[in-house]
Amino acid sequence: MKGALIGCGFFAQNHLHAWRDIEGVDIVALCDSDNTRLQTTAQAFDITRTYNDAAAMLAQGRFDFIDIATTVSSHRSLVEMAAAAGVHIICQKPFAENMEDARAMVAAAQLAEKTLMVHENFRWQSPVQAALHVVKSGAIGDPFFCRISFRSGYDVFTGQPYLAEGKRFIIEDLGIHILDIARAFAGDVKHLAATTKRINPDIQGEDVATILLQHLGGATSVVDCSYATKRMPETFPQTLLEIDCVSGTLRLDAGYQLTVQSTAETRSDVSPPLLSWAEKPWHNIQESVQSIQQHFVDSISTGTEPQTSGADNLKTLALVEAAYRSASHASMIKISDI
Ligand code: NAD
Ligand code: 89V
Repeated sequence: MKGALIGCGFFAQNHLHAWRDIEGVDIVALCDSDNTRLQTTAQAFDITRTYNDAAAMLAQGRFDFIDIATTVSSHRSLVEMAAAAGVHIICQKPFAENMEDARAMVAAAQLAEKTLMVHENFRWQSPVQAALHVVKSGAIGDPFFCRISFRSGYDVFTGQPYLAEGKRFIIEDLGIHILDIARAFAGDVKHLAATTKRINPDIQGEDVATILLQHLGGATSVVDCSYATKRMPETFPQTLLEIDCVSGTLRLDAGYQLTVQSTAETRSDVSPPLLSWAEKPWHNIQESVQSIQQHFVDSISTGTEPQTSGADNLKTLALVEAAYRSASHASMIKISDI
């Protein structure tokens, strides 16, 4: 399968390392409007076809899929262009800035009959997968309470300066992953309520969010996120879990320690592997990039809908919208109203 990538910035380097290690995939073309980034990346990954303009790259084609690794404001136009060119699409999160753009992208891919997947990779982290495996096996019964927690004081602004500039920050950038994990454990959501705060005076958006979810299946979740939590040891970028089920309980604690208690207790170290190109502490995220990109390829090969398809991601994105609406109106939001 031949692919082309748009956006050669901070995170795309991980995509390109992962593509290189996925059997049967070859990235044949790169695009970035910033020529320095484009040429540096092309050289590092030995890719000869380079473009400053995505339309020009799509017009020349000769690839099966597009990997969109740009920031959110460009997603709709790039996805619509790629769908019109008749290629499969994997697009970074946040998928869209609003539901209208997200729905339009899903419709464009459906019309083109092409796979559209959102690069929603946190549920693909191997520690999260290990916990999901326990719950989905039914060994401790159905969940009735989940706490999905991401609290850190790590400086994300040096690598991703745009995160300090937007009116929205932690829910749109990070909470979106944690809300998606809540959906993976307890299913879709009926109602939600949220509070937000900004602690860091040097950024525009909120850096703390606490979100209460009532799931359609009856479970309750608390999703709590913070980039203002200065604690030791620093746990970035670990998502910690407490999942209470009818016949037992599961915890994923700091240091990737998984404890499952039912009639007996089992403890295991579910640390992610350090891939040859990865670097701590990002290795947890980097490994999930490889896993989700493999899932994209497998979904196309088998003709099945990816877990985090564009259509599926509408439901995660609705939680993001609802959380901002709830925090600004101090009210509980019905997800079907989004
Ligand atoms: P970045 O700003 O470092 O890189 C984006 C690149 O895209 C830039 O080089 C820019 O010139 C280029 N670009 C933008 N619009 C373009 C267009 N229309 N045509 C061609 N090139 C264009 O951003 P980043 O930090 O790499 O983030 C990219 C995306 O990845 C964001 O949506 C971010 O939320 C996401 N991200 C995801 C994860 C994850 O774990 N899933 C982690 C970090 C970032
Ligand atoms: O995963 C992400 O989307 C990143 C970060 C971990 C920094 O929030 O932007």
